[in-house]
Amino acid sequence: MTDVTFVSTNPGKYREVRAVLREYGVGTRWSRRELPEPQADTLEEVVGSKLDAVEHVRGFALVEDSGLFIPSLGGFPGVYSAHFLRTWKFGPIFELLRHRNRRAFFRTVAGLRRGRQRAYFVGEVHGSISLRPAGRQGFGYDPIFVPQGWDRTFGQAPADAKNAISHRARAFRKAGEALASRHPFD
Ligand code: ITT
Repeated sequence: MTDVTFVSTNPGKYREVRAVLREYGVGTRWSRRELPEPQADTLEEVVGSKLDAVEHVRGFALVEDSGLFIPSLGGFPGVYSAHFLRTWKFGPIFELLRHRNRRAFFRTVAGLRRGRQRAYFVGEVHGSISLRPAGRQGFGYDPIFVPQGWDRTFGQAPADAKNAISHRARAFRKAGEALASRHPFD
């Protein structure tokens, strides 16, 4: 069985990643560590820096960075999602969206490293921002995100329903397929 070390401060991410990788016979250990996140314009750059910082991990190291992107706000909060949520919660997003298009998407970039080898995997889910927060499942922006075709938020959905379609699950299924193959970095 292949094992990976997932480095993140976020327990919600870990639970989701572990469930997805299990489908591929991959075991996930959690290293709960904060990795440096430089000011950057893209998730890819942030993930590159996180991968630089996990050189101490033996075997496969996995990291990821995610964001909520709202096109009518120029992609905001995007790479600033964590900082924005810690500072402001949901209020200003509802305020800003009163007269703007509510379409939004989550994006995850996952990074895999072993020694000097690296690979990146991307996943997205599209939907819209709800009119008010709903639900206590999941974490972060889940209570305000309604996936396309759903009539409830990720926050109102059980973990397996979110994992069936989420940005993170899509990125990590690609990582799982790579890890289950003979050449994960090809
Ligand atoms: P790391 O230690 O892995 O960096 P983090 O929580 O700081 O954990 P990010 O910078 O990737 O992770 O998170 C960006 C923000 O987006 C943060 O506020 C998360 O709570 C939120 N977020 C990420 N994935 C989400 C998801 O699946 N559903 C809802 N919110 C999410």
